[in-house]
Amino acid sequence: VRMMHALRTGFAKGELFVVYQPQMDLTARRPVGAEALLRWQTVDGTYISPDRFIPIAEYSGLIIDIGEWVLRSACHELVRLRDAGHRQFTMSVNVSQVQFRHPYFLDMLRSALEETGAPPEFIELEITESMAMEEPDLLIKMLAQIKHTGVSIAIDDFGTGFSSLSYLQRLQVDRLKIDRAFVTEITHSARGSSIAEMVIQLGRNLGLSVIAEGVEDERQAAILQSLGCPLAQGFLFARPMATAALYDWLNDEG
Ligand code: G
Ligand code: G
Ligand code: MN
Ligand code: NA
Repeated sequence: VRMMHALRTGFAKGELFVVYQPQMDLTARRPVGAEALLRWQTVDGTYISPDRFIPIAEYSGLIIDIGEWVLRSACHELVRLRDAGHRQFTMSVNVSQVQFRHPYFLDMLRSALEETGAPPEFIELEITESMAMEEPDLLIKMLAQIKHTGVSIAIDDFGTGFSSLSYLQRLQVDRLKIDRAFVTEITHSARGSSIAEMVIQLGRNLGLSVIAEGVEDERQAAILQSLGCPLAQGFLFARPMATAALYDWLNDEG
């Protein structure tokens, strides 16, 4: 309860901010987009992890306002990046299941796009695989309506749940994100790459884009590339950055 209060007042006081982690074309080693990630640092300097405060934002309902603010911030940033010449850059935004189930989610999405002028075809929403497994009928309907706005959908943490392949085929998603845990395993044992390999194959067979997250070293990147993984994100390439740092980084990357 105390943290809920701190989060509410912290959000109002501007203690929350958004950082952006570049996403790379693995072969060309060029940035193609970024994921928006929420951060909270209180005025006394304490940093609180999203793993701790997002669940609180969810059960208190604060995630509705916070999530809308993150989406709008990311849309604004995309527009600025486009104005600065990064015209093929995509922006991924995490969406909580509480937001997704909210009756005004679609209206909120449409007005965020309209009011910021962000082009929907360069916006991607990340939903988790566990979300994808609950209430399949609602999800299928929602995804179809989101598709209609022009925004694309990625399944985050893919491989950690157990969605069936036939179900996955019925979902209008565009991208699978290989969970960091499976990227870490790649170099740990002989069969460590099996799951990453399976997701990459699945993406290829279903015509979906695939991105590996949590890529921390060159060996992982090389193996993923040899397995045909087109995209990657992780500390090897760049950490999540505030916007000023993102611009500098993009200018250095060319
Ligand atoms: O960036 P970091 O690894 O600390 O994120 C921890 C978790 O918080 C991840 O699961 C990430 O998806 C989630 N997260 C980060 N930003 C947001 C956000 O804006 N909305 C939601 N719903 N989750 C987020
Ligand atoms: O669940 P989600 O994919 O949204 O979470 C992304 C989180 O992973 C972010 O909080 C980000 O800070 C973190 N992250 C990004 N790249 C790496 C990495 O290479 N290694 C580790 N350990 N964490 C990472
Ligand atoms: Mn994510
Ligand atoms: Na993830």
